[in-house]
Amino acid sequence: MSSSPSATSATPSKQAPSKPAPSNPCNLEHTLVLVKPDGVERGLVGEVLTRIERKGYVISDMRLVTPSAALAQAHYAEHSARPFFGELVDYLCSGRVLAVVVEGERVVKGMRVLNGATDPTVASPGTIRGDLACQRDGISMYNVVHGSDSRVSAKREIALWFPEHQGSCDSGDESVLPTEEATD
Ligand code: DAT
Ligand code: MG
Repeated sequence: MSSSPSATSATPSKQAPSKPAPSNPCNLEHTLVLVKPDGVERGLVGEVLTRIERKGYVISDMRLVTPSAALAQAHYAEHSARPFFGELVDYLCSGRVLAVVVEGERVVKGMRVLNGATDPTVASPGTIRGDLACQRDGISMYNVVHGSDSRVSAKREIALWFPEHQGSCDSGDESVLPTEEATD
């Protein structure tokens, strides 16, 4: 094995600056984004996709669907005991939805931030919900977009909307990084 002259002669203070560490591939994730019926009806698909791409994320798959009640119920299963569940399912089934798999480093969290708070009235300006949605008819669920709230949810939801991805589109290496909790 040859040895570098600098390895033996240079003092630590004279060493060349080290290269930035390569990014950790374990941070690469996939998340599910939905442009919900209000967003599709209002012609906001292009605007939402543009924001995702401008942020630096990659659209790795997408599909325009009118969800069945069964798909909507499965998607929102965590809310099945909430009083607004029936209305929520009806809303998701009320028109076409663009389902998008988005890829990027820490994208699960990043998309939640890009989407903004659930209630569009208080979502920050600059976010998708803050800029593009508001309460209508006394209802605050028309908030244009959905984003998975954790890596575990992302994996489950991508499998629901893109069954052909099952097993091939992991949302991250869960053995290395902790699951991110919902952000709002
Ligand atoms: P998010 O979509 O930000 O993950 P969530 O999972 O708590 O929010 O709720 C799912 C959707 O249900 C949300 O996008 C809008 C609707 N929703 C939430 N809370 C509601 C409420 N109190 N009344 C009516 N709709 C509600
Ligand atoms: Mg949610």
